[in-house]
Amino acid sequence: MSRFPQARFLLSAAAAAQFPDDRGIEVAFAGRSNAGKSSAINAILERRALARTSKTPGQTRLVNFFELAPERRLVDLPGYGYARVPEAERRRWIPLLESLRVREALRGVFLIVDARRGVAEADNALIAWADPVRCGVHVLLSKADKLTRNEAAAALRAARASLPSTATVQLFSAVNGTGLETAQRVLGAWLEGKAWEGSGGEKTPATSSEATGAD
Ligand SMILES: Nc1nc2c(ncn2[C@@H]2O[C@H](COP(=O)(O)OP(=O)(O)OP(=O)(O)O)[C@@H](O)[C@H]2O)c(=O)[nH]1
Ligand SMILES: [Mg+2]
Repeated sequence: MSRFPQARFLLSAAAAAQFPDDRGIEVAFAGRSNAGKSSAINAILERRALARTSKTPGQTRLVNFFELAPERRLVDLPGYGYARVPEAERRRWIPLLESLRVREALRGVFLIVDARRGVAEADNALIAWADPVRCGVHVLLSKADKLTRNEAAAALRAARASLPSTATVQLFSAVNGTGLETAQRVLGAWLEGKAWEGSGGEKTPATSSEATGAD
């Protein structure tokens, strides 16, 4: 059974005024268009289609809130970097993202990066956007099922080399479950109000998250 059996869609917000009350704890899923944010949410919650996924980039256009338990929420963000999103709409996202960032409830950001594409400038901008003191950043190198073991290991090394030391990183696949358990543990820690400093009790992010995706 899902670790979050009560998970339910809460609301879609087109403006900050529609955000739920800033109470409890919130964890956001961010990343480029089509990186696999909505799929990661469904996989981590073990729910087939709670968050809407699509082959067409730019599917998630509103800020979607899900409630996992009272005062525990996930936030599915629109992806960035998709050129065909109208400029007017993109401009609307900036204040929306800013309104999310300043919320007391925001404790963690899962940054979804397509393992085949690697960490882009916009991803680093997102890490800078998240306040690293108050808000943890954990990178899921998604779609790891599309890589060979060697390619996946290389993608993980490259990501570690380009990410700031404040971010932790792991391989992930919503399709075959690579890294699922670790991702669930990160979410669980954040939802309990704890920081995630890596698995295995190790302190440095460079060696903390598992590299093999064996779980
Ligand atoms: N093979 C594979 N495909 C995946 C994985 N995760 C997502 N996908 C596919 O990638 C596409 C985009 O997935 P979404 O979860 O909708 O991505 P998103 O980041 O939410 O996209 P936007 O909301 O449009 O920004 C879909 O066709 C998914 O089926 C994965 O782990 N492995
Ligand atoms: Mg989406």
